[in-house]
Amino acid sequence: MTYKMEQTMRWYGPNDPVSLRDILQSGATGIVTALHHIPNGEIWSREEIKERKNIIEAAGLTWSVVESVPVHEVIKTRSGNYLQVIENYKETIRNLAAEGIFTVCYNFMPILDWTRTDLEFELPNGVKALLYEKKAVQAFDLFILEREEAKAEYSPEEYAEVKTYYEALSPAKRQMIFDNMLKGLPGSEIGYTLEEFKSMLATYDGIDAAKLADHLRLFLDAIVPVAEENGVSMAIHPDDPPFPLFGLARIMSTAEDARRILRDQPSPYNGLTFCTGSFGVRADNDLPAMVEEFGDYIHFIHLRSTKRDEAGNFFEDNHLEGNVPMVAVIDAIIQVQQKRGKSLPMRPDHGHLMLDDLSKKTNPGYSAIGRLKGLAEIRGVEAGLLYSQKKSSLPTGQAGM
Ligand code: DNO
Repeated sequence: MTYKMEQTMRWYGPNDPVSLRDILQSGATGIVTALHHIPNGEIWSREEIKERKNIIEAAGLTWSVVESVPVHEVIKTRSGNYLQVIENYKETIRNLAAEGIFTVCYNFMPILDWTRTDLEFELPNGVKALLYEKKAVQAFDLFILEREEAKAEYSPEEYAEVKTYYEALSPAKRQMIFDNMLKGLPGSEIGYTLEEFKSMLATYDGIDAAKLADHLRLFLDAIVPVAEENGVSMAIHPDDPPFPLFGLARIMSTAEDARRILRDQPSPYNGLTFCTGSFGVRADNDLPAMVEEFGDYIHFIHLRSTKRDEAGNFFEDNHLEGNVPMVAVIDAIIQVQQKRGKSLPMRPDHGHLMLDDLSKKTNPGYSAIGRLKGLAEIRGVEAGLLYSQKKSSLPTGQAGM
């Protein structure tokens, strides 16, 4: 039997400008969604879960993966009522399982979820991509946030360069960077004012990478037994970008981080969301080798590519271009699926803003046409690889698929 990736698309719920019908027409069969209207830390009731599930199923689709059940900041800092909030998280896992949803994506990034500086970076052909510009983040850190420790983290030359960059920015560009840093991108759940962000940063004083890793371990100690009992696969998403920001530790950026998380809490239900776009920003992450190594623990896949430069910037490229060796990654996933005897849910992660979508209001990264293009390319690669594997194992002319 041949296993193909289960094709899914993220849907932000009834207010998403991309409809379930649009998604159905893309060829995807699965939906990735979350109950974004429920405040972080609160229990998702069975009724609420069921209501969302019914909407998805009425459109002829299946709710395959939850992305995300957010991990509240009090859990990451182990402060305040975190014990109660962990109990709530467990209850949400039980309720999801009772409604037949068995894969949960989450992340453990302090304060910020994914971060980009420009959501409309125009590529030469007129499509718009998401960009991470290192200097914009540094300028925000030094001259907008004015984080005390920041200055000591830069060499005098770097500081001078960032200052010149910041002073030359137009007010509109300054505002754009400010908004993109603080308002939260789709799915990040939370936006902050500058003051709120500063006080959130203070809650991480004294929490270095080792301590944050410890907090994740303790969270998983509590959660994984419940996930096991209920057959729910937990899938941690890597840091995006995969390095520390604003002095905040990040602990899920490399193969070694993934190894540690799987080793600390060994269970088939403690696994990963394999996001090629996040891991792929680091040249030291060998993606096909990581799929091979962690294959048994990959519960969910995000496929997209980023293109980095020497200065530390990156933008989101076409799904089959940039630094992610996409064909090799898909090849490795095919092997994992055959070995495990199952299809893994995959979504084309992000897409360019293009064609008719250029004039529409959509969630950055989550317009319909760009993702549809990504999905079409990905399934083409998968079909081609499966065909050539079959062909090489059969006498000439008998590989028709
Ligand atoms: C961005 C997404 C992330 C992801 C979370 C998972 O497009 O990949 O926001 O959903 O980090 O918890």
